[in-house]
This record gives sequence, structure tokens and C-alpha cells, in this order.
Amino acid sequence: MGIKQITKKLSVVSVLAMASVGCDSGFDASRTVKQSPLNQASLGLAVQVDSRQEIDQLMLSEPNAKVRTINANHGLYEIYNVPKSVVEKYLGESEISENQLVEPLQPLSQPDVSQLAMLNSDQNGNQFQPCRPSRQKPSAKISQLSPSSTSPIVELGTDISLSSAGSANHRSVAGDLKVGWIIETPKGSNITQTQSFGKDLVLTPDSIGLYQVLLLVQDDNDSCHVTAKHYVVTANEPLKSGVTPLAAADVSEADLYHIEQVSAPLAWNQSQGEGVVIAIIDSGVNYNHPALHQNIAINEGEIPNNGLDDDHNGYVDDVVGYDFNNSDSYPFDDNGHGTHVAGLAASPVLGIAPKAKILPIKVLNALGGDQASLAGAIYYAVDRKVDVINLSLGNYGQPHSFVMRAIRYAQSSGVTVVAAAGNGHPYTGQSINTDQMPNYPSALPYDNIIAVAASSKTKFITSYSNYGKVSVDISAPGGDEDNPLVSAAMANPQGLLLEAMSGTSMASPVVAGAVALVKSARPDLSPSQIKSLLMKTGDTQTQLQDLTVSGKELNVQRALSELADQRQNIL
Ligand SMILES: [Ca+2]
Ligand SMILES: [Ca+2]
Repeated sequence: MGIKQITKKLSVVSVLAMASVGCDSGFDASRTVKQSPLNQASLGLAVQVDSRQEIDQLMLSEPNAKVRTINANHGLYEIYNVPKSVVEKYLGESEISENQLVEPLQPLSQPDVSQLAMLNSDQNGNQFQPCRPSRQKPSAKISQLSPSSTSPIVELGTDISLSSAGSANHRSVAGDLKVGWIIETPKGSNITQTQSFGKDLVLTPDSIGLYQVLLLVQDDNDSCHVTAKHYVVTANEPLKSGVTPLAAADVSEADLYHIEQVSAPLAWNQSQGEGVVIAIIDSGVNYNHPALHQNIAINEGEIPNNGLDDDHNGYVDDVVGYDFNNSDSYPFDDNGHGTHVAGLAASPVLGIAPKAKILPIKVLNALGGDQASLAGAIYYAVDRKVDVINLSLGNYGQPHSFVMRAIRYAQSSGVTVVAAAGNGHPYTGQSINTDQMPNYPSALPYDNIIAVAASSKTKFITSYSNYGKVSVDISAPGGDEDNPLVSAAMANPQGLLLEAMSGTSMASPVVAGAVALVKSARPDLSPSQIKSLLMKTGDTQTQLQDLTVSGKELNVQRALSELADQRQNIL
């Protein structure tokens, strides 16, 4: 850790000073950034400093600088509007690194003129025609009339008012443009009108999640153009009290085949994960879900809603967890991914570790997230004393130095990190050998990381799953098209409680749940001992021999009986 390990004393002083001026940074709100970057243009410089004073000095001397506080206890900030050379002047020895994006969990659909075929007729009842290729294309332009913020993150119930008025014919073409809108809504939405033909469009989201609005225009020569805007509708839901737990009878056993496949029920007489906390660093968690609510890890040191950081960890009112995407204490899920993942790991009725606790931490929304927030989230989880961190996320390319350092901090604190190996090529879906094209963080060579491939119901590796004789440790059920994994659904107006998904993102929390069972039975085991145990006791799969380090699929029962045998031998 070296110089990056900042002293607790300093951070407590700065936190108290912040609280006394009623602002989390000491600077005017216009100079503090609350939302993490969502595109290349909004990225800043990630910095990790020994003391807050270095940031204060920079902010005072550079009037255009803006700052996002990511993890004050670990000196982690993002600085905007200042060139790197200038930041280096103030922060000297401290580490500075360009922040990078983390890709969205599901690739966004690309707007395409073929979608015109979905539209009937335009605002005047004129039929759209098949698009004709032309060099004199019209331009489709969406102007946002309200809300005034340019952020794609909006609150539930906001009227999003859009206009096509800026769209135009190519200058050499005359006539009226035909205009049509297509609205793609999240699964939980009750909006049934998915087409609109006026010049303007008002969309009032009724469900949290991702909305895509397409504007298609066609000119008198049948030449077309399409453009899109994305919105992520989010909500800051308080933690409810007295949620009635989901009854086991409400879930079909056949839907939970993955629990049987890893022989978890046979291990439950030895361990159910009591006393263990699993951090779900993901798109947030629907912590009011009846299958998750009772397993949410509450921060006992924090008094809710008093506007104070009672436990001095740098986060005000972080009772449930933290949202690093929006800098608030409501890590509620607006994508569905994190809720599903949490259920697979530690739901009383859906999970591998029915009595482990879940710490929800949000670093992603449907449009993605950033590496500096991921690093900040890992530090946060470790400081909240979790035993296991699940990372059903990743990127190809270079690992971010701040994320690497944060995972080493987890390692030095005895925290196991379970990471998804990745679902193949982002566009083709073709599985990838991550020994050759590493996926990070799963492919980092640390002995506290367990990299997980996805197997199908037949125990074969799935067609989409990444693999690697060196970089992928073990496989676990992740589901496929025929047999996806069933787990908890995000909040939606229909009140749907369960949802099916497939991916290495699903296989990873199955292993995280297994780690929790082992850790609960044997709290003294180190991450590398737990990793070795799971890799040794899995079911040997010949077809996996060259695809993962262990060549095995997770077997929870055998891992737990191995521990029981060890105990026997000691006696
Ligand atoms: Ca706090
Ligand atoms: Ca508080």
C-alpha cells in the first residue's frame, strides 16, 4: 500500500470539517460533481492522495477545477477541467491516472434504419417507404426541451420532452420530412405505446431501467436517417421495514436447478453462510425485494437520515450501502443485473448461501460505469468488513492501476474476490481465451481472485463463456438460452419477483455463495486456501481440462465435507 494508505486521523478530521460546513467537499456545489462519468468526454483524472489538503490546494488555486469525491478515507478523487500536467504540479508524488469507463453489462442496441420497418405511417398518415441509399441523406436530430439537465440519468416520473425540430432535409432536397419515433422501454414498464408520429414526443417513464428513444426521418426521395437517445431512470428508494419474505413454495424447484447442480443443499447442514457478508459490486440491488430484504447487511454504525456520517467512513447515511454512480446512499438497482446476482449468492430461497448477508454497492447503470468508482467501491466493501466481493463485471484491455491496488488491499485484509470471466466478444458473443485476451479484473494474477467460467445444465462450458487454462479458475452454472438461471428481479410496476438470466455474471455469484459457506464454516481460512479448496473439490469435467486451471465445476458439498474431514483428522 505504501504512500497510498492515508492516515485515519487525517480523513476523520476532514470528514468532520465537511460535516460542519454542510457540504461533502468544502467547495461550492457547482464545483463538486455527483455523477460518475458516462462517456469519454466526461472522464476526468483519477487521483489517490495522502491527504485531502492536496486536493483543497488544487481546488483553491485552479478556479475551473471540479472534483468528485470517490473514497475520502482512501484519498480517492476524480478531478475535472484541469490538464494532467497542472494536476501533477499540486499532487506531486501522489498517483494520478486517467479514469476509464467500465462497459455496460449488456451492449446497447445500435440504432439502424431497418427499424423504420417497425413504423406504420408518419404524422400526416403518409406511409414510410423502404429506405433508399442516397448521398443526400436527411439529418435526424433530437432536441431535449426538458428536463434542462443534459445527464441521461433521470428520476422516475420525470417528463422527458423531446423535439425533432432540428431535423432537416439535405440542402439539395425539398419537401416535408416524415418523422417517426420508436420507444424501447425496460421489461417492467407498462408503457404500451412504443411508436409516435408527432414532431414532438413526451415520455414519462413509469418504471426504473433503460429507455431508448429512436427518431427516424425519411425525405421525399425515401432516403432515411435515424438517431437515438438513452435514458436511465433511477430511484433512491429507502429501505423498507417489515417486508414479508418470499416463501420457498412460491419458487419452482426446477427453476433452481443450479443449486442442485453444485450440490449446495447437501452442504447446508454444515453451513448456510451465517456471519459472512458478500459485497455485490454491480448495478445496485433491489434491497426491498422479498427474497433479499432480510439478508441485507445493515451498517450498524450509521444512524439513518440524519445527514451525518456517523461512522466516519466518508459516506453520509450509508445504512444499506453506497451508490458510487450517483454519489448517494441509495444503491438501488436500475438495471436488474445486480439484484439477480445478489439473489444467486445469498437469498434465503434463491441463493447458494441462504444465511449470508448482502452488501449492495452500485458502480454501474445500464450505460456503464468507471474504473475509479470501482476501486472506491472495493475499498468501501473491505472497510465495511465483508468477507467476499462479487464482481460480475469486467473489461478487455489494460487493468486500471487503482482497481489493482484496491484488490490488493482486499487481499491484505483477507477478502476473497470472485470475478466473472466474461461473456465472449462484446459484439460477436464469441467466447474468448482470456489467457490471450485478458478480461479484467478476473484475469489479474492474485491469489485472492477466483475467476469463474459459466457451465450449462449439462455441466459443459456454455458457448458464450470465456475460458483460459491460466486465467480462469473454475466453472459454475451460469445458464444458457434453454436453461437460464432464475433469481430476483428488480422493482417493476407489475410486481414481478423473479427473472431469468444467463452469463458468467450469474456463475460468479454461485461461487461467491460457496465461498461464503466455506468462510462461515472455517473463518480462519485465507482467500487462497478457500480458492484452493474449491478448485480441488470440484467435479472433474474432462472437456474442461484445457479450459480452466482446475478443469472442474464447483461442488459445494464436497468442499464442505473436505473441511469436516480435516476437522476430524485434527481431532
Ligand atoms: Ca458513514
Ligand atoms: Ca447518518
